[in-house]
Amino acid sequence: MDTSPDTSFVCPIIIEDDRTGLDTETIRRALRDNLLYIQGKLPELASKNDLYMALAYTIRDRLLQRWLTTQQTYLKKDVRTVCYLSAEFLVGPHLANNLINLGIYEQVQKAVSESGLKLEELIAQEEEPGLGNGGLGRLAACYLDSLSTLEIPAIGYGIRYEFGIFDQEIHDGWQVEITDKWLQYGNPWEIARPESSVEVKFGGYTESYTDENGNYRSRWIPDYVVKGIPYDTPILGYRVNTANTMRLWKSEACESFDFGRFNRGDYYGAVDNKVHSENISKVLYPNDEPIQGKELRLEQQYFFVSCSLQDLIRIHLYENPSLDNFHQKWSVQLNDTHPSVGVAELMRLLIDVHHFDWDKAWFITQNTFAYTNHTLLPEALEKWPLSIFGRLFPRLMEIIYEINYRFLDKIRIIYPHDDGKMSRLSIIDESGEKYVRMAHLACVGSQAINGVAALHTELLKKDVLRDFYELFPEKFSNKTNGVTPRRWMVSSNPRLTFAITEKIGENWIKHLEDLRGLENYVDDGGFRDSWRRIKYDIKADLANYIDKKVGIKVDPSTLFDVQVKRIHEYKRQHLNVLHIVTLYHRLKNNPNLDITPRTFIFGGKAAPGYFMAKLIIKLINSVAEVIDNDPTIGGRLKVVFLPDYNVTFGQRVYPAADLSEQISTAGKEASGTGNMKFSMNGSLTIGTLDGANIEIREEVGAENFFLFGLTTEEVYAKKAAGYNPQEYYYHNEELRAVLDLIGSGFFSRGDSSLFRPLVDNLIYNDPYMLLADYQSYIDCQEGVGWAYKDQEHWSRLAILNVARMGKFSSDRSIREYCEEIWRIQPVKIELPDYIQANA
Ligand code: 475
Repeated sequence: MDTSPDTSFVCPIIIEDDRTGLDTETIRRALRDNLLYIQGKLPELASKNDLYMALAYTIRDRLLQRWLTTQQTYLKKDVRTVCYLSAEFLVGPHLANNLINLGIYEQVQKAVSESGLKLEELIAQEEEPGLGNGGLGRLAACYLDSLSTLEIPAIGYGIRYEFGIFDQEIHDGWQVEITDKWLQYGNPWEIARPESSVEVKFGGYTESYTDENGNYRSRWIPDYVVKGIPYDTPILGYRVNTANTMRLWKSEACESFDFGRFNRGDYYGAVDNKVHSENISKVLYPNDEPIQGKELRLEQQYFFVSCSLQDLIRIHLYENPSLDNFHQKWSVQLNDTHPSVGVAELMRLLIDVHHFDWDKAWFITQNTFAYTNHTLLPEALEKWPLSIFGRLFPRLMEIIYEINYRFLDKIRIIYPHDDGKMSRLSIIDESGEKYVRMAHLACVGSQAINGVAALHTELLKKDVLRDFYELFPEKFSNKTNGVTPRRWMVSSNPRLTFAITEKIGENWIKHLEDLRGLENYVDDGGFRDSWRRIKYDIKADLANYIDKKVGIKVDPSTLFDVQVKRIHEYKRQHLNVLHIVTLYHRLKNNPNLDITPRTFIFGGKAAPGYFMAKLIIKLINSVAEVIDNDPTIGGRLKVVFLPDYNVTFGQRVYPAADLSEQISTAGKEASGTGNMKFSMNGSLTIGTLDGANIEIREEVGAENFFLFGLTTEEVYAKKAAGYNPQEYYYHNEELRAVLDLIGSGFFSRGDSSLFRPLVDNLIYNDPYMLLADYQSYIDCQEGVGWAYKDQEHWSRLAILNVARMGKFSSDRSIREYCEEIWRIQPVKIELPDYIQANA
């Protein structure tokens, strides 16, 4: 089969307007056409999903010319390109976003309603690709949006998991995990490119040989080879022609069937290899902390990294005579250590396949990669037992030994006689069982290393990567995270978008600093009124949704106090619960107490094997149930746990929040990005001095932020002095009453053992210092309650928050990466004349 481009084909393009036209009538006809010819359905028999699919194909058609022209322009101009390597891309639903970025939301709405349908209902049909766990994967998606919007040549490489993050159900208060079958009705946004498949080796052994020029070389004789098939999705920028590619790899067997075994009657054995190969891209590991020791996870990492680097090399050689200038054409960003095996793999490809000598290959490699760290939890530093690593990738193991040997040789000269330094810096951990330390490989093999918020980067330098900082201070920099206002404001909050645009025009959507213009309206009573009305309406929508989903009635005039994120002890959802139980306890003792009525909303998934996180979910649900059934509370407190928190639900909940809970122990949350989404949507923050909270507070002003808790220094000092949570337990009567109430079985139908592990852990261990921060949090929350009573004042604070969030656009982050790490310039994409420009 010849799958290479055939240039003899001459055919002037005649574009039928149905595939590119952006006006209402053309879109209406195209919708009907796609329903018939792609979905194969007559309108009378079409389901909502068929109609969604037909519309999605209609929109994809309108992306294709932009997408292909973008790729063609990049090839022709031989541009420098950034390649974002990430094991996760949590992109969220595509349809609404593409309509907004194309500028055809209104036309499509009209076309759809003329066909007797509701656009919102079709949009709601889309199953979101849950190809990520949380912050890290969602950040990668925001960055793809900004890269396209800023017209930066870019490609995102990852894994096309057949099953993404599990769907969460709540049964009797407990999390139950359900397989995410996101592909079951097809994915209209992707195009498979089997002609660009590559092969990846695993296992086996290496042997040395002498080539025809008398050079010693190594070759890797693998045990088995897996095929990677690319699936491409266009990522269109906002009101530009640039559509970059997200290329996700699916694993398949090279041979689907072993006839030898089949003929011997070994029917299962005949498909062994196929099953194993397909397993590699089968499922996303549902942990948002590192997955230690799981061989399949390491296979996933190498699989997608090797596919991606081979792909880059192929594209490079299409336009360049050799790989000598590879690092000048590509900047490869490692999204955490998950793809850091790429350092060794690029060396292998350059040396073994393209016959570079070591020094040249190392120069190219080091100048190609850059590494972003996303976590400070010491237990989170990824390392792989040598036994597994060496067995799966014998040739990479040799290369890593050589990299390490040469690296330590240099260290020995810089720090003579300092064995501690050597063993701390070494890529191989030899303190017990031997491991490959992936962060060390990334640091040594990269030209740049960055943290994701100012505090995080400082802590990396001082603590987690201290020895590397001393060695290569010039490699380190901070790149504070950002989020895309297109998805997190325009698409998810059209009412606020309209109100803002009416006052300051629409420039802010691409230049978020322009939101500052809103400060001029903070004293405008009429504007504040409409601001409040909008928030109320959005909260009322959420209230309806909550009623529909979980059957709880909540009052939109209460303070919506929201914590949505992965469930983790360091994020301290249970501190939030301690506050709720404190209020409940106060109301029980003093039923006439004047408190601000609140609705507490939680959402988030727990890693399936994380016992304490699952117990926290059960606790939230148990407290919710007791309070809901207590008539003396009279609706002054409501607690809702909304199952299956994901991007789609995030888009609903951020706009409806009054208060954003960002309450991690100082020094634990690398950055946070939810904190930014809340603030942009006019919610105030209660938070610690952690991650990007610090910078958010700096921007919005200390007087517009509810701050509580220990600082990082205080946390460290307290730990060093021997933190004893019992002191707080015994000295704080209210805290003791709250913990005792939870421990007594009051919220667990008298079962005093259920929450014992959680309560005991707090009283006797408390690694995340909830008890130390408890009083400060409770007092701060009291201030929040009072502030909310003065609605005029609250609206001022909310408007100022939005006005001052300009810094947290991912456009700003991407500009910084472009200027300081990638050194990449925008490239304008000109569409052929026959294509209608974006509206
Ligand atoms: C931080 N995920 C946030 C966000 O920078 C930060 C780890 C291992 C395997 C799978 N997923 C992970 C993370 O480490 C992660 O999501 N980290 C988060 O990255 C973006 O805002 O503070 O916790």
